[in-house]
Amino acid sequence: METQRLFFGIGLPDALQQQLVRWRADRFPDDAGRPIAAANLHLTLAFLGEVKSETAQKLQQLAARIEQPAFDLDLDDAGHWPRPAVVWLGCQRPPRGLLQLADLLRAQAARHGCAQSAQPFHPHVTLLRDAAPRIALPPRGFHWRLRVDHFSLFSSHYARGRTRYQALASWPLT
Ligand code: 2AM
Repeated sequence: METQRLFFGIGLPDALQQQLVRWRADRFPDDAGRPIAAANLHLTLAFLGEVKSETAQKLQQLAARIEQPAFDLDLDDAGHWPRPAVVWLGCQRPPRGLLQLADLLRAQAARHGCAQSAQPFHPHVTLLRDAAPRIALPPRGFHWRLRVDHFSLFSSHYARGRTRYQALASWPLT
């Protein structure tokens, strides 16, 4: 049976990806962790895992029916999770629209057999993986605002030591 590793998420515009990569290079030492490639910087809404094509189709149909307005996302928080060993950017106050969208996608995924993590959804953009156990985070005061007017289904491929994400389909938030 053909499966694909999939997730719903919000892609970041190229210009923002470049800004974040420059900021990361300025603010974190080289040994802080393994930097995520600029093109891979994104925010996951619902991780689906390895999914059969019928399930993916069904979840795409449901995603297409979502009617929600666009919202602004303020990336103004950073954190370090020692357990998955990641450093991330997030929001001090996540917009309600973001939480509603993620809740809905996660509930639909769970109903179609894509087990969702028991941990509460914490929206974040992973910046570093294999992060060192102790990291000095940049002091608050940084801030990027992003208008989110669509979300996407991404596939994740790992080949020759690299992960690549590809947007397979996108839906507007209007
Ligand atoms: P992460 O960045 O916090 O690791 C593609 O792998 C995306 O799905 C990543 O953003 C990753 O989050 C997320 N992801 C991977 N495995 C996951 C899991 N088991 N539960 C929730 N999210 C997961």
